[in-house]
Amino acid sequence: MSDRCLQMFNRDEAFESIMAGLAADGGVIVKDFIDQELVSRLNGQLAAHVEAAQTGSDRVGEEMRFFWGSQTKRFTRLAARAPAFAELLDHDLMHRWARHSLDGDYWLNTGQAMIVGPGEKGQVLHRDIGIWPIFQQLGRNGPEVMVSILLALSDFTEEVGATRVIPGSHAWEDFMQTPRREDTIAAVMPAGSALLYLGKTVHGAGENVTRDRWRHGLHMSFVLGWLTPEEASPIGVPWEIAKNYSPRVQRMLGYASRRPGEDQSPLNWLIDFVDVRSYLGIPVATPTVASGLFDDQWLPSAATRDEQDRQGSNEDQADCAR
Ligand SMILES: O=C(O)CCC(=O)C(=O)O
Ligand SMILES: [Fe+2]
Repeated sequence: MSDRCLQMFNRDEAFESIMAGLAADGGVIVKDFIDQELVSRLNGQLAAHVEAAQTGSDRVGEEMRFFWGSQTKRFTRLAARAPAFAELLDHDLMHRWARHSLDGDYWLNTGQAMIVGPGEKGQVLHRDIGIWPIFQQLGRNGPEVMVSILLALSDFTEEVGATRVIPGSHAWEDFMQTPRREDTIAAVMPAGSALLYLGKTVHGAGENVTRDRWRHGLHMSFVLGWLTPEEASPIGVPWEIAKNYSPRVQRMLGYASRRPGEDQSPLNWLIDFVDVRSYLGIPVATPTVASGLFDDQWLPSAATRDEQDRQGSNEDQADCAR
């Protein structure tokens, strides 16, 4: 395996440095992405579901069974199962990154527990954009449509199967090139830290060579609002539950219509041609820059995004070559 390391940043490091790392390598680690207290609550609220989940899957076809692995537990509907997940879904840095990378309105693709068990083989190396084959075909010049996070809920070490990444693979000339395991780097990080990676970056769960240790990971990804997400969130997370969450979290879960362009009128995901929020009786405020609603409830204009990015860039450019 490669002896390089993934670039590592602190959560409060200059945003531009983290983005520069992502642009260069396609994947970086952010240390202490969430506090230990939130790690504990997530683990506590998910524990019974982890316990009840089966390894592997008998519900999907041969190819997906292979992709999932036979010793790995997976489940979704996290916002219905763990209120703490809704807090995670409101993470400011994550939204700043999604706004920066995805040119348009975005929503949750999926939130998944990925618990790799003892004896699990290394997962097939892949790009997450593979779920929409056209983007795999468009290759590196295709639009940025997806950003992903693998959050460590237990310590990620090579032995337990830390996610493996091929730095630079988001920019390969040929996306049909077969990835080699020896070019991968393990995202070794303590619980609470996160691997941030692009939809175009080749990666896969590592092999768990331990006899009795489980690797607790949580995947979250965001996609442009005009793409069908992997997980049908508003069906899996009913309004009775989602109504308790913040407007931004509700929007991520599909409880808001999509605005594909800078125009603020809803165009997709409508009911009777109006925003789904009107249908559900959720107040829909008219956004203006002055109202500040662009930031947490609405898609900010490109100018607003640039301004926000400039405001966050007062710190010195960090040294990326650590
Ligand atoms: O569990 C992991 O480390 C990665 C899993 C993954 O990339 C996937 O299932 O798409
Ligand atoms: Fe993946």
